[in-house]
Amino acid sequence: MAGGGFSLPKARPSGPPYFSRNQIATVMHQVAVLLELNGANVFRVRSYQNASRMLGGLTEDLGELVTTGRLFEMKGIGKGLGSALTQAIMDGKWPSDWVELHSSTPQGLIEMLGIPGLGPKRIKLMNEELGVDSVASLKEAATDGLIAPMKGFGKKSQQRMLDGIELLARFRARRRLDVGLMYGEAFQSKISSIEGVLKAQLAGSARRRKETIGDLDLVVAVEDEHHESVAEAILSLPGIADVKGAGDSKISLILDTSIFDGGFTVGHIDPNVLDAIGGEDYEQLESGGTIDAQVRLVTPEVFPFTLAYFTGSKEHNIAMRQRAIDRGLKLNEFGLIPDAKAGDLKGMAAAKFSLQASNEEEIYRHLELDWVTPELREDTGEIAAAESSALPELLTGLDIRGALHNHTTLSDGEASLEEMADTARKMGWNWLGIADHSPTLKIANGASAEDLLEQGETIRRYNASWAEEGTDFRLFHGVESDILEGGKLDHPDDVLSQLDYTVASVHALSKWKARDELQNTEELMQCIDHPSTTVLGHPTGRILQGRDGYEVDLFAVLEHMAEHNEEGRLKAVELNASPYRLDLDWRLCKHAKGLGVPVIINPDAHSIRGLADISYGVMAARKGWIEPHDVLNSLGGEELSLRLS
Ligand code: DGT
Ligand code: CA
Ligand code: CA
Ligand code: ZN
Repeated sequence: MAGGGFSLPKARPSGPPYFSRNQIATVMHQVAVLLELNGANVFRVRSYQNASRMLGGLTEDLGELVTTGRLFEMKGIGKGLGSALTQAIMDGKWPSDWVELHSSTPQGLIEMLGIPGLGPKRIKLMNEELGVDSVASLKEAATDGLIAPMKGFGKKSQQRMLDGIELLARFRARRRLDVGLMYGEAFQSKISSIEGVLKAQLAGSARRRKETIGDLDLVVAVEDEHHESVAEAILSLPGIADVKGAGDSKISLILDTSIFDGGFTVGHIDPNVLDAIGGEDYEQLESGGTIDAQVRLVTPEVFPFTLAYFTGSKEHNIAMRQRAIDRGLKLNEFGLIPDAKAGDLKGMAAAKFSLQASNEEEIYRHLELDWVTPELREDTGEIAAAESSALPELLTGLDIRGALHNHTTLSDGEASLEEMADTARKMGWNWLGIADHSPTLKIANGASAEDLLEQGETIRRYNASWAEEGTDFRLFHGVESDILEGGKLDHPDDVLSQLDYTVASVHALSKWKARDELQNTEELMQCIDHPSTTVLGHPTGRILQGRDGYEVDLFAVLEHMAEHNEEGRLKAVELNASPYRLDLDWRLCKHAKGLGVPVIINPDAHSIRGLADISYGVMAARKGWIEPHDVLNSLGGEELSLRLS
């Protein structure tokens, strides 16, 4: 993270206003934090905080705010702050004391701000009393137990800091797919609209839809005569926190959230997940986040080769290169070059002799392969399949007709049953399953048996009226039951048997993580044996960038589920589509498919917006070789109803 996400953005070339409202608000917030780190007077700190909030919430043009004098009329903006802001907005220059504050505050202290739950006040205290001045020295102090004895700290907060440090390290190393794609798509669209750019495309792990992204890779096609001007235009795009290097054909950058025109917000996160990703500090952590990006500029003739190369994966590339070698060809990011012609020439000099390809399909065809969709390029059998025209016909969003695991206001959802159903219909789905939490999960407001059965009555009423008016839409009534001691479910059998289905999920993670793999596997199997269990929900409990799942032998669990299915009892495994989970992992999808265990992709929606998470589940399923007939989501309402009975 550049300066822990603490940098003063560069003025945009076309001002005034030289900065966006978002940028000004972010900088004011940063100044407040830096002041606090430096032990400034609390009123001064607060005035910056208030101004940040106020400016961030405005909708009017910043330039106008200054020229009409309205800025100075705003409550809490005095002469000093007003003229500092005027200078920034109208001249594109940050006030010198802000610049000084940024450069004089030790980098290590700023870095520590990224630790969830740790604010400037306590950082300053630990700095003064223990000389802690970086994340590394804090970790050392906490490990040695020096934090706990400090006044107002204690053992609990010491442990929280250690957990937070671990979280920060993971968070900085990679970003989740949804976040990476958001940055990547924003960046791609900004580059695409630069004059002279013929094509800009996201490559790398983002294009392959990996669950987390290390850095973004973009490939840009541009004619030689526009190369320089395009490179310059890219470097002056908004959202660039830092330039790490700008060579002839490669630009390395750090992007921050000012790349998002409408600002960066996180939607509703279910409390179970929130806890694992930094608690209430999470939003702040994300909005101060960054991602690295590498841009490659190439001519249009080379573009398909460069795109294919930087899409990877490395393992897929190696297998492809070997295939080329077997045919007397050399495959690299510049072309597919016959050995006989290129001789000892390298790079672009050799590329002159490349076979032509106007797109990726033609590269694959030169190697006698069908085109492999990027999600499958992991060297897990896709090349053999492409050789014999046996690539899977992967699932798409259009195949999805419903999903089974969703919440309403009966437990911890934000939307009512009616709103959820309405949204599902608008999405073109034919059915929707409602599975609210069971009583044991108090943090998620688990519903009582009585309330659950009443929800069932309501659902039957709706279904009857849709059937009567000939609408092809229905609700299925289920529950998301906690898996209790001994693999038991969280409702009496006579309640469960009145439902259409049960999603059984583990939520008491700490207990499951304290036990060994054998015991966990055993209990999951016991739970699956319960006649009411239909779906195994988020099978490992992992939270991406948050926590690992509990230890479990999922191969054995899937095999156990396969036996049930063979004997005609439906036991489906969930692919939880929340981008925080993507659990079942795509690597295991192929295994489930091979065993004949149906997969159900579930958004685990806690709001109407949450239903849209289904798209991340589809991405992961595709990556796991899943075809429409492998998932329950592709069934029509009547078909599913039969499968559930
Ligand atoms: P990431 O960024 O860690 O999420 O994963 P990728 O796959 O985006 O990896 P990255 O950014 O290091 O490189 C992008 C692609 O470039 C990678 O998928 C394949 C290609 N590539 C990079 N290094 C090598 C290499 O040493 N050999 C080969 N054959 N390909 C490479
Ligand atoms: Ca990458
Ligand atoms: Ca890269
Ligand atoms: Zn749920």
